[in-house]
Order: sequence, then C-alpha cells, then structure tokens
Amino acid sequence: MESLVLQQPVVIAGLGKSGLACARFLSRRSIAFDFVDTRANPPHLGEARQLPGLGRCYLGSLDHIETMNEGTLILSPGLDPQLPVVASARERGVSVIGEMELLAQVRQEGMIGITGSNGKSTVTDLTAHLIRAAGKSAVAAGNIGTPALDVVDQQPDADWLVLELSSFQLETTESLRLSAAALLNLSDDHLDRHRTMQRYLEAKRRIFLNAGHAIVEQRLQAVADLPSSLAVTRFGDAAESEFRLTSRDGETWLVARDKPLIPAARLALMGNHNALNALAALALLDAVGIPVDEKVLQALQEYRGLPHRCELVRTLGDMLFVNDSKATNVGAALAAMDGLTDYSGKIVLIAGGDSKGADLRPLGEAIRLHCAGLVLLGRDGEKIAEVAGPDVPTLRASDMPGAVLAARALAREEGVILLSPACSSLDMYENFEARGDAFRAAVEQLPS
Ligand code: UMA
Ligand code: ADP
Repeated sequence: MESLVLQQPVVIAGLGKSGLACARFLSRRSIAFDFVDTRANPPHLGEARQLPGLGRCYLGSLDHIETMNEGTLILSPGLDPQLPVVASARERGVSVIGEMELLAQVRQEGMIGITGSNGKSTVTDLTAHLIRAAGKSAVAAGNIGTPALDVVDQQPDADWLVLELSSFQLETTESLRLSAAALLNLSDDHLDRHRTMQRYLEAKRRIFLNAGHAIVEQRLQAVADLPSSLAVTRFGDAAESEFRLTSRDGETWLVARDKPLIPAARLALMGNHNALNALAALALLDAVGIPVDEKVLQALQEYRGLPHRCELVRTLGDMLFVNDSKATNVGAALAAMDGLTDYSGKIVLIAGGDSKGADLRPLGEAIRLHCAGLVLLGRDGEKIAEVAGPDVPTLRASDMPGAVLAARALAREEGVILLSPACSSLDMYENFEARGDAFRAAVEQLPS
C-alpha cells in the first residue's frame, strides 16, 4: 500500500457513510485518528469503534475541534466548512480536507467526475454502464452512495472510477486529478448552506481544478469561467454544442460532432433532460478516448435509469404513475414536467416537503402550464400553493396514500400522476428513497 502522510492529530468530523469510509481508509494504513460528531449517537458508531487506529470519539458537539492547533481535520460533506469552529481551526493552521482530498492522495489516474444540480447520479451510473459496455471496468462511487475511499481500496484495478461529486464534497477538495469532469446544469439548490448562487457555483467549479477535459452544458460555459488551457466539450440543444440534440425529420436525435447517433425516442429513459444526460455521458467517454461505437449505443438505449428518477411505477388504463421522488429541488421538478411533453396539461403533481430556502416561483409557472391539478404533501406545501395561484385545482394530504387518492380525484381519464416534490423529504421521511417507496406502495394499493 502506498505511503500517506497526514499531519497528526487526525480528527474525522462526522460519523456518517463518508466519515466511516475515511476511518476504514486510515485504519488500513495504520494512521491513528479520533472522531467528533455533533450527534450523541451517530449512525456508524458501533462499526467505527471496532476499527484499529481509533483513538477517542467526542460526541454531542464539535467542541473538541477547538483544542486542535495543528493537524488534519477531515470534514464530512454534511458539515459546513464555514462553521465558526471549523473556520477558526483553519485559521490556527489546521488542515481542513474532505474524503475526496484523501482519494487524490492515493489515485491520480483513471477518474471521471460529474457534478451539477440535477442528473449527477443518473450520468454517473450511466457513464460507468457505458464504459463497461465498451469492455473496460468501471465503478460508480461518491455522492451516489458508495464512498469513493471504499472503492479505491476494494477495486484498485478498476480502469475507471466514475465519481459523483456534490458541491459539499468539492468544497473540501483541492488536488483531485480527473481525466474528464462534467458540469451538467445549475439551478437553485442547497442555498440554506451556500447562501448565494455565486458561492454554490464556486463550489461546483472546483471540479475543474486539475481536470484534463471539461464537459459543460453549453449555456454554462460562460459562467463556468474555465481556464483557456483546458480542453472543453459542450453539450446541449444549441447548434454550437459538439454533443447536441437536433431535430431531424420531426424527430429529436442525439448528435456527436455532426454525426447522428440515435433518435432520442429510442432511449428507455424518460424526458428531454435524460436525453441531455445521455449526451453528457457520451461526451465523457469521448473525452477519455473511449469510442462511442455500436456496443455503447446499444447499452445506452437499454439503460433504464435509477429508481426514484422519473420512474414509471404503474399504468392504469391511460393513466401513468411516475415516481420522481429524487426531485428534491425546483430544477428537477421543472425538468420532469417540461420533459413529459406528451402529457402537458394532463399532469397531476404531488409536491412539497422542505424547500431549503429555494425560490419557488418558477415552479408556480410550470404548474400553471403543465398541471391539471396539484396535491400538497409536507412542510412547505403552502408555499407551493401560493406560487401556483388560485386557478390550479389543489388538494392537501397528510400522508402518501392520501396524496395518491387525492391525485386520482383530480386527474382526468388520461395523463400522469407525478410525484416530483421539488423539496427534500426529510420533514416526513428518512430519505427520498423512503418517500418514493411510500408512493410506489400507495400506487400498488389502487384497485385496477
Ligand atoms: N451531521 C450532523 N452532525 C455531524 C455530522 C453530520 O448532524 O457531526 C448531519 C449532516 O448535517 C447531515 C447528515 O448528518 O444532515 C449526514 O451528513 P454526513 O456528512 O454524515 O453524510 P454521509 O452519511 O457521510 O453521506 C455523505 C453524503 N451526504 C451529504 O452530503 C449530506 C451522501 O450524499 C453520500 O452518498 C455519502 O456521503 C457517500 O459519499 C447524500 C446527499 O444527500 C445522498 N447528498 C447531497 C445531495 O445529493 O443533494 C449533497
Ligand atoms: P442528482 O444526483 O444530481 O440528484 P439524479 O440523477 O439522482 O441527480 O436525479 C435527481 C432528480 O433530477 C430526479 O428527479 C431527476 O428526474 C432529475 N433530473 C435528472 N437529470 C436532470 C437534468 N439533466 N436536469 C434537470 N433535472 C434532472
């Protein structure tokens, strides 16, 4: 195993998935560490206590960080680097890093990174799937749920690590060397933490530090402010994009460098936003020298996507039930409504939850344009009712079975009942998966 030197003391802040992966990584390298967590009983305490190398666990507050005058603080993504206790440790000379910075110390090649407000998991998973179809080994990791530090040690021979990188992870990353890095899109999200869109963008742009090739949604090229030395491929629906959607004989096609690839209608994925995601994945392969050949295009068409992202869960007569529980921000819900072009005006939207301080007005416009009805569920439902206005037929529900029944009551004979909440689920559910599972269960209960 390579040698890794971290200045002692080493303290891991946060004992979630990422913190535990950092601990295992250090433990395997015989590097001593302590833990600190604001929670009295953080999720992975039991497992962490078994690890050789663990010193002490300081639980219930981050106060222990105040005793650090040197050393390394490994911050979990859920903790804000701007917290006063962290900022002052940095000022005292403590090195504040995150999981991806540790990854950068042990792997410098064969890595692709993907960030953006929406579509990261889909593009990450799809890119790994397409690389495998091209005959190379690839593992998806990072924010998608499998910590990168587990993967790098368990599958060191993988040709490619395809990393989903959140703004939270990028904030504490300096040296990651990505062969190709994609910025998919940018819309209002996580402003409760980043405060301004500018700071949110600054975090996302860090994906291009040291990158070999940038893949950027065409409209974002200007704001991404890329160094002129960096090779750039644009994707989007405008003519100047190297990877673009183009209308040919009334059909939308995916086109790469003027070569038509396949009609978008052949994708198993639903919605225009997913056709853009497909272009981003193809552009990433192209950027790292993997040819977009017949095998890759076949695998692209067969790819059905991840659960909870515009996932068709049932058809009843001419009524579709679509689970888009992962739409935890306004941009994602807009993409779902805009993307279901054949059903505009016939959508009954189930929305609400924790809106994370977002500007909901664009959601109101889309609801008025595309929806036959609106069902509100969760904390910020009334804020959505306000932006949608009085002309949209609206019902309120207190649980998911009630929401699905209310949506049916508002729906016409044909159309889509769409769970695309535009909000995080955490006011009512453990996570977006639990919310999506509750939707699926309620839909399955409906009599045929
Ligand atoms: N927390 C505390 N006290 C602490 C430390 C954390 O209350 O001392 C809270 C955080 O505020 C947060 C929760 O615990 O509400 C989880 O934070 P964490 O840093 O422990 O998270 P992990 O379990 O390590 O999971 C993280 C990512 N979570 C976050 O960024 C919040 C996971 O992304 C990721 O899959 C995992 O690492 C593996 O890399 C999840 C996520 O929600 C899916 N990401 C956000 C998003 O996609 O929008 C960015
Ligand atoms: P992320 O990992 O960035 O959260 P996901 O692939 O998990 O992205 O999708 C999250 C949500 O965003 C889903 O509701 C999905 O339908 C929607 N979505 C996916 N791709 C895009 C896109 N390119 N633009 C806007 N919304 C998207």
